[in-house]
Amino acid sequence: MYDHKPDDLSDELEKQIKDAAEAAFDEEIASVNDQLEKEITFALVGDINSGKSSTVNALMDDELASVAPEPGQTIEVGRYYYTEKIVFVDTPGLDDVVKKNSEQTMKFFRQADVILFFLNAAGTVLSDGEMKVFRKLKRKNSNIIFVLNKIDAVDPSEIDDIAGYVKRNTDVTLPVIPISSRDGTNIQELREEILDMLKKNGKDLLFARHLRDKSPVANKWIYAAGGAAGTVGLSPIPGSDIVPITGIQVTMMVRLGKLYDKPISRRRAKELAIATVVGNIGRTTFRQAVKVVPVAGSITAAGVAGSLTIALGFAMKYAYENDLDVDVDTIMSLIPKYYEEPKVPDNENMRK
Ligand SMILES: Nc1nc2c(ncn2[C@@H]2O[C@H](COP(=O)(O)OP(=O)(O)O)[C@@H](O)[C@H]2O)c(=O)[nH]1
Ligand SMILES: [Mg+2]
Repeated sequence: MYDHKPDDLSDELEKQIKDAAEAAFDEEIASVNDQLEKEITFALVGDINSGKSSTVNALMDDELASVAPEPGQTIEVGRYYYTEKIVFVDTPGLDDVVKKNSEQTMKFFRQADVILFFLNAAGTVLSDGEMKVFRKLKRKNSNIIFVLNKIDAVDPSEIDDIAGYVKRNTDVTLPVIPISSRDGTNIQELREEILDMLKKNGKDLLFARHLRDKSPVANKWIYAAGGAAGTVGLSPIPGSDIVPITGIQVTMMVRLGKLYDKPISRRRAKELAIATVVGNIGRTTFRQAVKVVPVAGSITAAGVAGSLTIALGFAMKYAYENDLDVDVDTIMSLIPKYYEEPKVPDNENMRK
């Protein structure tokens, strides 16, 4: 077992870690709470029967919008509240976007966080009507994702060409995601594209919390934190990196807690930050890392920081998904399961 305050952790270093953990916690919790107050508006644009309703249902893994058995079922602009904070605004059809052109409709488009522009891969992709609406929307708001739906109904070898055609004829900077809302192909890719777009407005967590399967999002955040910790760990001054690494780890803990709707307390975050550094793996590896020459030491420390952050993230994720308490004992007992020895480059081994 580790112990909370081993002899090799100086009072000074412990204080630094605690202060860093508190600062990171306060900052992240404020930003997260701010984010959860906001609202997300999705605008669904596309021809009748392009699969808008089916796609929303597939995205949220839920029966939210009714799928029309017959063409022309969606008569007016429909607002589907997924939660009181997440709303999908369905448009009746492309013609109406152009003709009605009401101030109200245009306001929706201007303010939408994400415009999902549906194209039917099995139909006429980029018809005159679609081009007209695209140009109009693009001037108001460029948060557009092209959803190339119904790819189950086209020859697989043609999909890339169709997607390339859309990019070349619209705006190469906009994402084009080929999907099938019928068989679920690439729905996860669409979710991730949406999350990336929402991240710019600081709304990704708000959306991610409502996904049925949180695992892919959690993985992405954990690896991103691991990468960031690894980069910080490259600092040439041994030991100087523990404070920023603590910040990265605490930020990750706060976000994972909110994602799984089991927020972590300030005190728990602080305890875990300390335990990670002094725990069975952290203690020996960090100590070894700072003993060797600075260059080799920092390379090892970078690997340790990254691997340890990733192991911490996966340990927390495991605890959340299996309804275990996210306490120090549980997390410390799970970390070795996910920890991978960082690889030291050959030339560094030779120097030792
Ligand atoms: N083959 C195929 N059909 C689809 C797909 N998505 C939707 N559809 C069908 O297209 C029709 C219109 O779907 P709906 O979601 O109501 O379209 P909306 O009018 O844009 O909301 C329905 O019959 C769906 O079953 C898909 O990915 N592949
Ligand atoms: Mg519909």
